[in-house]
Amino acid sequence: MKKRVFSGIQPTGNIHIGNYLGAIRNWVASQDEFDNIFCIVDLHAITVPQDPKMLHTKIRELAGLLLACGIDMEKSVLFVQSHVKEHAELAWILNCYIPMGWMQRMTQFKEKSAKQKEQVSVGLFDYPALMAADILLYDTDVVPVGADQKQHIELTRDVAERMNSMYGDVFKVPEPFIPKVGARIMSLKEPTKKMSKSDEHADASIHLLDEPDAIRKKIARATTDSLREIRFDENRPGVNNLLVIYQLFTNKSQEEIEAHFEGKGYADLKRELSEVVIEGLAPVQQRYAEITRDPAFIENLLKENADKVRPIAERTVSRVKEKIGLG
Ligand code: ATP
Ligand code: LTN
Repeated sequence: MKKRVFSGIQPTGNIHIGNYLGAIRNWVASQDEFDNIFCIVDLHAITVPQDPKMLHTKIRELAGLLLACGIDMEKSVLFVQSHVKEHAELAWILNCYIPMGWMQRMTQFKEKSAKQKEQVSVGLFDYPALMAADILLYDTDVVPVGADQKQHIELTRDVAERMNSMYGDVFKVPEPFIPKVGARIMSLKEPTKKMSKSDEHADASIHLLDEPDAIRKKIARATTDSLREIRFDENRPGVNNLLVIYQLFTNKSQEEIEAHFEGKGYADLKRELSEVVIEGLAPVQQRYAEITRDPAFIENLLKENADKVRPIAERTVSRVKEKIGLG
């Protein structure tokens, strides 16, 4: 029996190379090794205001992009969270077992609520309970994510363990998988902040569908520092971030990369990095154009895939209800 992987991604904004290098690429790489379920988390997306038409479109676009990145329907399931109603049902139950204090410690809520201009919803506060439900519904072993999600997975483990100790084996307790390199790709403009879909600065993120010229411009404008030497050094976040992106797109070692750039300047680094990123994204963009030629293909695929996982989710919810005495 293969171990089960589950991960999710929000259909908001534009997918960037942080999502790709920190998460999606690893999902693709380990598809053979695991039994994989990937979820487009639209219920998470509505924790902040969304335009209905746009949200609908973004869900399909994201599905197309994930397939273009290499998520393979022979090896993995890709579905939309709101197509399986058990996500919301289990989230409610988990809510009743998560102490307020645990939720109040979540740094993502603190950051996102501080940024929100509109009223902050209860859903945004409750986001981690829904994420825990996503993971626990499928008896997940491993959750591959970027570093920003570590705290949410710890909360998932905590609530699973809490209910297991109250009722006997209710849930499998999942482990996070966070890559050693690329777990936190930084904003090109403010390299002490993570690259983020919701960043207002147009040059902060490289999107998977960006044209070559846009990529060149954004990298050319990336914040560096006033030093000269091109070296991996976390104390120089701008240059370090560019080098990490270069490393992930070329699969070269840090030593090789430092030797390659010895005696060269930041303009060389930026020029070479641009070409490497453009080349790395070209096949994804090409496949995306092919896949989206037939919109019915994605629509059917999402429906069929939800039908595949729904029975697993239903079984888990029945088990939980029975254990806690519901119904
Ligand atoms: P936002 O910042 O607007 O909340 P996001 O960019 O974090 O959105 P998500 O859909 O929430 O996007 O994340 C999808 C996956 O990408 C998650 O596994 C997350 O950890 C990962 N991820 C997001 N940003 C980065 C980043 N800068 N570096 C590495 N991984 C990232
Ligand atoms: N919160 C995650 C998205 C997400 C997720 C999940 C990731 C929702 N449910 C379950 C892993 C497992 C984020 O990336 N911001």
